[in-house]
Amino acid sequence: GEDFDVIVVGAGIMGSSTAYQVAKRGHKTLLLEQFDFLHHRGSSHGESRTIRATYPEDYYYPMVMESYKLWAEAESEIGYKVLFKARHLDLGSSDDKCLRNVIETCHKHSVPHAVLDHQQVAEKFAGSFDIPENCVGVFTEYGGVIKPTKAVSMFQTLAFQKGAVLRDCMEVKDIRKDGVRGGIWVHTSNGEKFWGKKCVVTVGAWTRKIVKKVNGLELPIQPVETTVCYWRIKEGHEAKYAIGGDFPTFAFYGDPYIYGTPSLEFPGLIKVAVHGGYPCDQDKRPWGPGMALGSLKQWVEKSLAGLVDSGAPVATQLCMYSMTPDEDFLIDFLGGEFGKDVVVGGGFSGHGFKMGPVVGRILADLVLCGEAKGVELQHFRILRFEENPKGNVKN
Ligand code: PYC
Repeated sequence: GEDFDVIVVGAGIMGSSTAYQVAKRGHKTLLLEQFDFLHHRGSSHGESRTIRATYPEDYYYPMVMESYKLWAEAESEIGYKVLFKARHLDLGSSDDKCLRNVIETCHKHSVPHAVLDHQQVAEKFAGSFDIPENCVGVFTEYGGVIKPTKAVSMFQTLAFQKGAVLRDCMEVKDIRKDGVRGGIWVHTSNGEKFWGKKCVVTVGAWTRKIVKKVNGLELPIQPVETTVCYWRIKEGHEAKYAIGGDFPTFAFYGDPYIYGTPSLEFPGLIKVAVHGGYPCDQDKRPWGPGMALGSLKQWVEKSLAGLVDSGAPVATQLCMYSMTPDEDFLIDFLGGEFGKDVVVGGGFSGHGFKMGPVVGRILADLVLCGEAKGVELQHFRILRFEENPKGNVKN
């Protein structure tokens, strides 16, 4: 096969934005994908992902803000939009620890925000939300919806325009060090192999499998199948909830964590779903019937009574998350015999898509320069799992 400076394995959002970053900096780049480009079998497909700047963990805030900037830059390079801005509203009990940490993050980073009591939430959103008296809302300017399939396609197109080679239906079965020449060999199931000075592995739900094969490390990254739900907006109110209007992206911090977006992909429907899902085998997916929706239905019936028709969601879609025990990302060198030649990005735990552009920037920095500036990576270290094999579960 051909030789490359950097081989990126996995062409979801993280791999595609990494390939774009690497190619843009003038390096000969190969992007490999095991299935068809833009397939629906992983975590990067579909029509909408939430972007929000509010996080209980303060280290994600700068990453989201850099991403807004990088999303806009990529959009202006390609000439179309993938991110539709909205405001964002976090809801939850006033003593919820995560929501309190969200407010603290806002203070720490001087994010303009308003804390609203339940009455003010009802008034500000014209009766769309009906939350209990002990609940509050945290309102900021930084929300929005990203079109995932279109966004992945954008980064692939930009990478291609900058000279990257893109190959799909190329399942990587091994990555090996070349002890003589240096660099690494990437072997595919169809017998082709490619040499690269360096390699980035961004294989989502396949991370555990590939890393175990390559260097024997057992990572606690668990794929789960999540069910995205769409609800019918009450007749006559459809326009009020369309993206571009006053209705925000939102999240309810509770058990379960529930999130929603203004209507975009299906006019007349809004997405309201539970963050989480059932553990699954990424190679033997159940493809539904999906999660038990009892608590989501109850919450929607109670809190969104004025917004959507009660009953069941009118449409559902499936997607995978790759969960780490602490729900923090994995962004690090693979280490061992590979040293700094192989970088891994994975375990995005159902909240990474929005940060695809900054993760691509960081992975490109790590693989090309051996370090990434302007970001705290200690929460994303690969060895944290070994140091605490049960996982550093938060809360
Ligand atoms: O990170 O905002 C988020 C999110 C919403 C649904 C899944 N993740």
